[in-house]
Amino acid sequence: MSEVTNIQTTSEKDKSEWIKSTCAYCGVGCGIEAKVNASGKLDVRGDESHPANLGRLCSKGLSLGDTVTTEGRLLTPSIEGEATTWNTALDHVATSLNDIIDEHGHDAVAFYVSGQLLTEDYYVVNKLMKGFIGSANIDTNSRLCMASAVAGHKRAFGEDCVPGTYEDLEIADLVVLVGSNLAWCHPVLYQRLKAAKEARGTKVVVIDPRRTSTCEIADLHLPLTPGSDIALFNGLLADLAKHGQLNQGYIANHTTGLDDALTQAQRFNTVAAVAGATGLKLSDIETFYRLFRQHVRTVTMFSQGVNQSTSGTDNANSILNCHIATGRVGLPGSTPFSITGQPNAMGGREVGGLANTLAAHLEFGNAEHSALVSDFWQTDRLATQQGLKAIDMFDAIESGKIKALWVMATNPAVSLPDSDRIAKILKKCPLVIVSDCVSTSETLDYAHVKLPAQGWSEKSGTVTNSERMISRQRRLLPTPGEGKPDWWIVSEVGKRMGFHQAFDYPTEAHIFQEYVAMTTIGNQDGDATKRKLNLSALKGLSIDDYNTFPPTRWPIVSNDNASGRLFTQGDFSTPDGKARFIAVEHKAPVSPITPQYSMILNSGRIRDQWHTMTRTGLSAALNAHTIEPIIEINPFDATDRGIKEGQLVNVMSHVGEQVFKAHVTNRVIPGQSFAPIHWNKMNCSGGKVTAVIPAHTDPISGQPEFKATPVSIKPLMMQSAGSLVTKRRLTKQQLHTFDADYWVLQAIEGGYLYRFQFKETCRSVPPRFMTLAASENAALIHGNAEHGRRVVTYQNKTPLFAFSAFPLKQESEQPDISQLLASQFDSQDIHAFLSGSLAARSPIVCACKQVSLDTIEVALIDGNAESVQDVSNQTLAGTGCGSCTAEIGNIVDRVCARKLAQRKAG
Ligand SMILES: Nc1nc2c(c(=O)[nH]1)N[C@H]1C(S)=C(S)[C@@H](COP(=O)(O)OP(=O)(O)OC[C@H]3O[C@@H](n4cnc5c(=O)[nH]c(N)nc54)[C@H](O)[C@@H]3O)O[C@H]1N2
Ligand SMILES: Nc1nc2c(c(=O)[nH]1)N[C@H]1C(S)=C(S)[C@@H](COP(=O)(O)OP(=O)(O)OC[C@H]3O[C@@H](n4cnc5c(=O)[nH]c(N)nc54)[C@H](O)[C@@H]3O)O[C@H]1N2
Ligand code: SF4
Ligand SMILES: [Mo]
Repeated sequence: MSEVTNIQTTSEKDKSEWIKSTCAYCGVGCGIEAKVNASGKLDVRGDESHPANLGRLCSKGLSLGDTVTTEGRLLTPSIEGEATTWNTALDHVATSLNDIIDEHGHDAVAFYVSGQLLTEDYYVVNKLMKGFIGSANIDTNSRLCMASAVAGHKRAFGEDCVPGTYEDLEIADLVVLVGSNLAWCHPVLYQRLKAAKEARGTKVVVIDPRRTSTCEIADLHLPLTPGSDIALFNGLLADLAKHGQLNQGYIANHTTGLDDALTQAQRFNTVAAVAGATGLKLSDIETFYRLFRQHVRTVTMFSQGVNQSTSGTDNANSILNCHIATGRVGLPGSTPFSITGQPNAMGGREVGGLANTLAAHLEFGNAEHSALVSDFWQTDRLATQQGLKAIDMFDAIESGKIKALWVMATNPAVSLPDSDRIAKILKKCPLVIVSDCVSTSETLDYAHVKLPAQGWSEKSGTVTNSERMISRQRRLLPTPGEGKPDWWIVSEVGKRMGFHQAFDYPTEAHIFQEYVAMTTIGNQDGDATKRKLNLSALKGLSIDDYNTFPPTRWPIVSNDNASGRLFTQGDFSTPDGKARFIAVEHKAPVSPITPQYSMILNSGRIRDQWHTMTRTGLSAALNAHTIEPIIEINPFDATDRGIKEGQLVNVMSHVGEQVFKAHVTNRVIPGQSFAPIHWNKMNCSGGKVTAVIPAHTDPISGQPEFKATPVSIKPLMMQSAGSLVTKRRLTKQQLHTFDADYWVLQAIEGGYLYRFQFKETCRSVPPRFMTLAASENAALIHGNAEHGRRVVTYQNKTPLFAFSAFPLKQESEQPDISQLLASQFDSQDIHAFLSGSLAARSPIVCACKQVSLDTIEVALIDGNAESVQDVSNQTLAGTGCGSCTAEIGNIVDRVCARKLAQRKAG
C-alpha cells in the first residue's frame, strides 16, 4: 500500500515533467497529468487542456496514485499454480486452444473481455477470435453495461452512435437524467452540469427509484417504480402528440414508423394511466411533461437504470422515440445521450468486442460487411454468425460445449448475475486462462493459466469516452515483474496458433494504424456500407503523431472536427437514411414479488469504489467513505422487520443469500432496497450482491437485469463484535481461525482493518486470537478485561496485530483501532488501547480533502457555519471533486436542526 498521493496544483516550472494520460476509471474519460515524485510515487492532477474535464478530477481520479502499487500484483505467468516463463505459457495457451479447436471445433473456445482494455488490446483479441479462430464466441462485460444502449441505437439510428457531446450538457435548458447517479458515477460530468445550472439555471430532472446524491441538483425527482420507464416515456410521446408538439417536418423527412410507436404509446394517453404504472404523483408527471414540451434544448442522459433491465433495449428506444419525435437529435444542447461506464466501453464498441458485431461498426448478417472484413484482414476463416452473449456463453461452458475460456480484464465470478453459479461453471471448465494485473480475485481462483498484464499506469494505447473522444493513455511507470501489454499477449498467442502475419505488430501504434484503416473500408460517400465511425483523416498517422496524439472526437474525416455532433442533419445510418421509431410496450420486470420475496433489491455503485475493488480497495482514502457492504432500506420496512440501523441482515432470493449491514434511510421508498456491487469474497464474508441476483436477460440485448430482484430481508442476531489491525493481510487460514459469523476487510493507512461479528458472547472469542498468534509464533499482551477483550501480539518486539472483542451493544463506544497503524503502533497508543483510553475517531466525509464528520460538526457548532458553502470555506470539505456536497448538506441540515431545537429549548 502506498501513502496518500500528493495532489499538485499547476505550476509552470514543472510542467514539462508531467505526462498526459487518461484516468483509469469511468467513461467520462478525464485527462490527467502524472509525474513520478521524489519518493517514487505518482502525483496526479487534472489536465486543464483535456476537453472532457478541463482540469477537474473526482476522488477516484485524484487517488489514482494510491492504487498504482506493486503490492498484490500478478508478477509472473503460471500454469496450474507453477510459475513459468512467458515462452512456455504462450506456447501452452496456443497449443491447448489449437488442440481443443481440432477436436471440438472453433466454437469450443471463448473469450470474455472488458471495457477496461485499451482499443488496441480489444482490436487484436477480436481479430484473433472472429477473424482467425473463426468463431464469434467473444463477448465483453459491456454486455452487462452498454448492450441495451447499443441495441437501442442500432434500432433507432442504424448504427451504434452517441449523437451528443459533453458540451451539450452545458448548453441545454433541460437535462433529464434517467437511471443515472451522475454525482457518484460520472462525478466530473456532474460538476460540469452543476456549474452550468448555477450559471444559467438549467432545469434538471432525475428519474430514479432512489433519492441519490444526484438529486441534490434536481428541480424534480421522479422516484418511479423500478422497471416502469417505458410507461413514463410512452406517456411522454403520447403527451407530445396530444399537445401538438411533434416535429412534423422532421418526422416526414427523417423518420419512419411513428404510427405504430404512437399507437403503442397511447396506451398511456392519460397522466393517470402513467401514474398507475409508475407510482408517480400526477402533478410530478405533468411537470416533467411540461418541462419537456417547453424546452427544445433538452438532453436526456441515460445509464444503468435503463440498460440493466429485461426491457433494457425497449427502455432505450422509448427515450430515443421522444427525441426523434421532436427532432432533438445531435443538435446543440438537444439530444439523447447514453453515457458509458468503463473507460473504454466505447472503444470496445468501435472495434467489435461484443459477440454480435464484427468490427469498425460492420455487422454480422450482411454479406458486403463480411466481405469487407475478410478482405481487410486477409482471412478466409471469418466467423459467419454472431457468437454467444455473456450469459449464454457461460451456459455453454456448463453444458460442455465450450471447453476453454480466456478472461481478460474482468472479474465474472463477481460481476455476473447468479455469481456463485458462475464460480461453479468456471470450476468445471476444462481450461480457464485469466489475464489480470492483480494476483488475487475470485475469478483468478479458477484460472489454470494466469497471465500477468500491465496495469493502467504501465500501459500505452487509446481509449474512447462517452462523447466519442479518443484519448491517449500513456506509460507512466515501469511494469513490476513480467507484466505485458494485453495486445502483446494476444498477438503472441495468435502467432503461435499459426497466424504469424496477421499478428506481427511491432508496437501498439501499428495496431491503431490498422484500426484507423479499417474504419475507412467501404466508407466513402455513396457506399452502401457507409458508417459514421470513420477515422480517415488519421490515415498515415506516424508513430510520432500517435505519441503526441491529442484528444480527438470521431468521426475524424477532415482536419476540422468542428462540432463533433452526429445526425445533425437528420442523416441517419439506416439504409434509407431515416431514423426508426420503435413501438415499445411496458412490461414489469420478469421476477414477480411474492409474499416470501416481497422487497425489491436494486444494485449499483458507491462514490469511492470501482467495481470489484481490485484497485480502489487498495486506497485508504477511498476506503474511508463507506466501509462495509450496506443495504439501504426504508425506516418503514426496517420497523416492520425489526431491523435497526447498522444491524446485520440476511438478504435472500430464490438463487442465493448474503449478509449485509442495514442502512435505514429515506433514500429508498418502502418495498425497495439498494446494495452496492463492490464487496465480494476477497474482502467480506457477505455483501456479494450478484450472488442473490438471478440471470434474467433482455431478449434483444442479452443484458442482465441487475436492478429489480425480489428478496426477503431479515435481521440477524449477533452478540459480539471484534476489530483487528495488521500491517499484512491475514491469510485465508488465519481468517478461518476466527470462525466469525461475519467479517469485512478494509484497507487503511499503513495496513488493514478487519471487523468481525459473532453469534456468541465476546468471552469465547479470545481463544481464536491465540490460535492466530500461535500461527505467527507471536507473544500476546492482554489489556484490562473491563474494557472488552483487548490483545496486542508481538513478534521480536514488533507489534503484529491488535485485536479487540466487545459486546455488540457497546460497539459505538469502541475506539477506532486503525489509529494504531497510523501511528505505526506507537507505544503510548498501544498502552491507551489496552487500558481503554484510546479516543474514538470520526468517519471521513470528504475523501479528496480527508475531512472527517467531527471536523464538519465542529465548523457547524463552534465555527457557526450555517451552509455547505460555510463548511467548505472553513474546512475545505467539498472543494475537491464536490461529490460529497450532498452528504455535507445532510449534516448541515441535521446539525442546524439540532442547534435550532436547542435554541428553542434554551
Ligand atoms: N464510483 C463509481 N463510478 C463508476 C463505476 C463504479 O464502479 N464506481 N462504474 C462505472 C460503470 S462501469 C458504469 S456502467 C457506470 C454506471 O453508472 P450509473 O448507471 O449512474 O450507476 P448505477 O449505480 O449502476 O445505477 C444508476 C441508477 O439507476 C437507478 N435505477 C434502478 N432501477 C431503475 C429503474 O427501473 N429506472 C430508472 N430510471 N432508474 C433505475 C439506481 O437506483 C441507480 O441510482 O458508473 C461508472 N462509474
Ligand atoms: N449487481 C450488479 N452487478 C453488476 C453491475 C450492477 O450494476 N449491479 N454492473 C455491471 C457493470 S455495468 C460492469 S461494467 C461490470 C464490471 O465488472 P468487472 O469487469 O468484473 O469489474 P472489475 O472489478 O472492474 O474487473 C476488472 C478486472 O480487470 C483487472 N484489470 C484492470 N485493468 C486491466 C488491464 O489493463 N488488463 C487486464 N488484463 N486486467 C485488468 C482488474 O484487476 C480486475 O480484476 O459489473 C457488472 N455487474
Ligand atoms: S470522473 Fe472521476 S473516475 Fe471518471 S474519468 Fe474523471 S476522474 Fe476518473
Ligand atoms: Mo459498466
